[in-house]
Amino acid sequence: MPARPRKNPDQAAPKPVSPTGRTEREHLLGGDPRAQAGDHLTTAQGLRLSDTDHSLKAGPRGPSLLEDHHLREKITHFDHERIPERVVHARGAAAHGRFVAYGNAASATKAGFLAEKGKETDVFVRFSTVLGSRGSADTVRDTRGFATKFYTDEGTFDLVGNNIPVFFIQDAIKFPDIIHAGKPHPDREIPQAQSAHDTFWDFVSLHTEATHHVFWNMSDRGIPRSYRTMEGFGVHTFRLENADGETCLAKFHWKPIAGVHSLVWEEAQIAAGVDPDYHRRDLADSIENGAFLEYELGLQLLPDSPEETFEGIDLLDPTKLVPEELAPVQLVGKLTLDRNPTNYFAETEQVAFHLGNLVPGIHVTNDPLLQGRLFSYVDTQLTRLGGPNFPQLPINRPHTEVNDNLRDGMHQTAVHRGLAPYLPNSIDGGGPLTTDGYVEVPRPIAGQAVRENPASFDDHFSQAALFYHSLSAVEQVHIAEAFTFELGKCYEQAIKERELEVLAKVDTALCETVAAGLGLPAPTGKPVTHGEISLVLSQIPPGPGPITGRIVGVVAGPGADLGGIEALRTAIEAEGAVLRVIAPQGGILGKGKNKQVVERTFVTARSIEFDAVVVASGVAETPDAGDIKARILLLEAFRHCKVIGAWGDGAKVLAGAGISGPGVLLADSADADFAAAFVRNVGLHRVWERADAVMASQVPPA
Ligand code: HDE
Repeated sequence: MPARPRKNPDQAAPKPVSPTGRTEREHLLGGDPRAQAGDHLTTAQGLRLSDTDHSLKAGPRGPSLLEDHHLREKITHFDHERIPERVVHARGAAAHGRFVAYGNAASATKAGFLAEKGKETDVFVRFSTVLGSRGSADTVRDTRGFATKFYTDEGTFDLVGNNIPVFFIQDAIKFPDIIHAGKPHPDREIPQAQSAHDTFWDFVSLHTEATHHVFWNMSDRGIPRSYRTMEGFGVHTFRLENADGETCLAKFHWKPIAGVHSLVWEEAQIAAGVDPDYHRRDLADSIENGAFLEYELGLQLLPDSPEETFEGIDLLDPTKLVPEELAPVQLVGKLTLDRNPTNYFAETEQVAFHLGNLVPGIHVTNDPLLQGRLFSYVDTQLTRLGGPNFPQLPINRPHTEVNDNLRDGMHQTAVHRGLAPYLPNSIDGGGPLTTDGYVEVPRPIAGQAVRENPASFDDHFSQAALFYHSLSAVEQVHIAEAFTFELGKCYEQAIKERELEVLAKVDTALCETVAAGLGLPAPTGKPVTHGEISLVLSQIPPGPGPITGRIVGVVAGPGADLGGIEALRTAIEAEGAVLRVIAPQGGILGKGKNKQVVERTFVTARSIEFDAVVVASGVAETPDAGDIKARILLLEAFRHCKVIGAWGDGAKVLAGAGISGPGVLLADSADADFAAAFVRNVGLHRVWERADAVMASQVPPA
């Protein structure tokens, strides 16, 4: 029997310094060893530099010398600063936060972060659009990603969801097709970040399983007001397992505390030009202002039956949702996003989500879309992040012990010990051990190897119709307008006609409206039937909701009632919203306790920035009161069905612009009643009663 080798006491690893050359000890002293520090500019090797403005040259007028290592290092590193952007979801913004479990999920899952009451788990959430490239605009019509990394004690769990509960396709093998169709045309690479073009509508009009998702995209869900006001969905059906080994099927939901709100289309388009960072800015500014983003995590729990079907809905079909009226969403915990990333690249760009990052108590199902995703996410990171060690990047590191026997590879930053990164071994004492770990729920798997869908997957229209018929009239109008706009941007007549055939199967009146807008005859299809409508699919709030994070603009100027503005500010800020003063010129209005800093001028302000606009008393008689830019600001806010107000002679400015009617609040002074009415109306989000009168692009009667 050979003697077991002894661990060599002379083995040594590099000194434990951080990637920036600082010692881990600094962490204990309150510093962050990952951040660079020191007063002196150095090379990557820590050599102090005395000049970074001039290349080393053969005389002041001579050529640069190859020996200039500082020049070469600086330029070489710069040349390689970019990594490939994500093939989808390239445009994103993220925040850190925490998730606290309510403790009522234990009967469904043994996942500790969900089951233990009060358990707090660190999270990182990345929101995104799907189609656009990294520099594209935030407010385009598109699905939004809502990807959450839970750094749990039992390993990292990623919930990689969207703000729409269903998907375009039923099978992962169609993903390259739908994305190639949605991306810009391959010849000219236009249009950027949008679906209003021929290839997209060519594909979805032929591949009609996309219809339900397309309806959500054409609805207000495709243009959210902010990340704060979006729902999130895991989309697939997952399998949960409790501590007794009992299983159920489940769908994940994020419910925003602020309610679900959207932009109107014209606003979204203006924002794409005026402020392409609209959502990203809102996220970062709100967190900085202490108006944190809050969502509750909900579960729809469904019996784990062999048919994997609930009330006739195939739970493996990701183009179907389960109406909440049939299976209520049980709220199991709260997410608060309260910290902005320190460095966009290190965190938001390098974060790597993966559907296969599961924890005990949460399992996958046979949903063929989900199954393909289990392959795709790690695969894509290998190219994007340059090798297999991306889980070691700071943002991707689990917040629990890792002992994985995975070794070497590009950018290895761990210094592994031991001689036996394999199992079984005797050399390293037989470890690490494989006990008490994740065990897949045993499930029978049988069948012929076929490229086929279950018959229930053939129903492509009933839930599109259910969704459409569940919405309010104004939301239905928006869908008709969106289809008319998007198809109106297509050049190929045949594509428009084919999509009208699709619409005819969903709703006759909708099809006729869109056909009329396109100047085409409406096909006579027979619309599908569907089950009970689901009122929760509508975004119209039942009553006023919170206004946290909203922005109210006050049109002011020299002579404005600054005390009134200050009173309104106090009331608005007490609700977690922000008040911004808009004036003809920049600077400070007045002095003393009511002095107001002008944050936007008539030149820099645009209506899309504000959820409501109010005109202060004391500006009506100033020469700037009729300024065309101020008038456009008010008229746009009016047309976009926002709350508008004025006190004192501010009302004259509104009258001068022809603004009156529902949602126009007038008062003598900015007193408590006015502020309360204002807050309540902003909490209703939009003044849809006005919608008929101003119908999207029309100018109000002067
Ligand atoms: Fe993704 N998806 N996806 N997806 N997905 C990616 O992974 C993919 C799907 C979603 O903020 C990629 O790291 C396939 C559904 C989000 O970093 C890639 C299929 C849902 C994000 C990928 C799907 C999503 C991604 C690109 C069909 C909602 C952004 C970069 C089977 C439930 C995550 C990356 C972030 C990102 C593949 C379908 C959501 C290529 C093959 C359904 C939120 O791996």
